Amino acid sequence: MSRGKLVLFEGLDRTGKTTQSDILVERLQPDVTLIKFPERSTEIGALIDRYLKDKTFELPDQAVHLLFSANRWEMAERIKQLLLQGTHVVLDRYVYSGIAYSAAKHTDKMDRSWCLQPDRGLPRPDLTIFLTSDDAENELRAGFGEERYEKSEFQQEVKRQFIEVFKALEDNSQEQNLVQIINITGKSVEQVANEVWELTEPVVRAPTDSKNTEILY
Ligand code: NYM
Ligand code: MG
Repeated sequence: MSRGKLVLFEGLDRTGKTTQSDILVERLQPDVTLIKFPERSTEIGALIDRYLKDKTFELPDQAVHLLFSANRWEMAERIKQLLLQGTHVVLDRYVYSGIAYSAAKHTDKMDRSWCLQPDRGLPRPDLTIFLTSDDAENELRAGFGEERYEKSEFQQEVKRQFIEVFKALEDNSQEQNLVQIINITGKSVEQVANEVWELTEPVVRAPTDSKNTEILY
């Protein structure tokens, strides 16, 4: 039996990640599980949820970064077990959001390499799809501004950080994780979903050694 594949959606806020991951999960039924980060139902997740919603709840940025990472480690064993039993796992955000949002706060003392460190050893995605849009289109979408980080200038810095992270992955020939970028500007949900499927189908079809869950870096 081939192991399941780990397919990740990344992007700025309000770029349709949740919509697209739901559609992909429908297409991959029945052997598929959706996991969204932050996973707000755990104790660490509850703290993260409060931090995102309550803009008066202050924590050091380093501590917040480590909470997001700890939240992934809480779920890591479950992700590994699902993959090994042949179930595909679709992720709505993961490590690269962790790096991009934190590094955007402090490009000096919390640079991208500092940010990656606590995530080292987590399961590596087989495919990462970065949903992006022209300019600040995401800021016009319903709900933008409700949570911490949903501010125009900050989003643009996060976007720059995402692009740098993916450039570094592309330059690393050891890297097995395939990164694909979809620009959603001017496209319907269905059009984007079809592009997602064209990218995902060959990855989920490719057989993989059942014992092999690659680790990150
Ligand atoms: N976020 C998410 C981080 O800052 N670091 C992380 O590691 C992850 C997984 O949480 N603005 C931020 C990005 C989002 C916020 O996520 C909530 P979502 O997908 O918008 O619910
Ligand atoms: Mg959001």
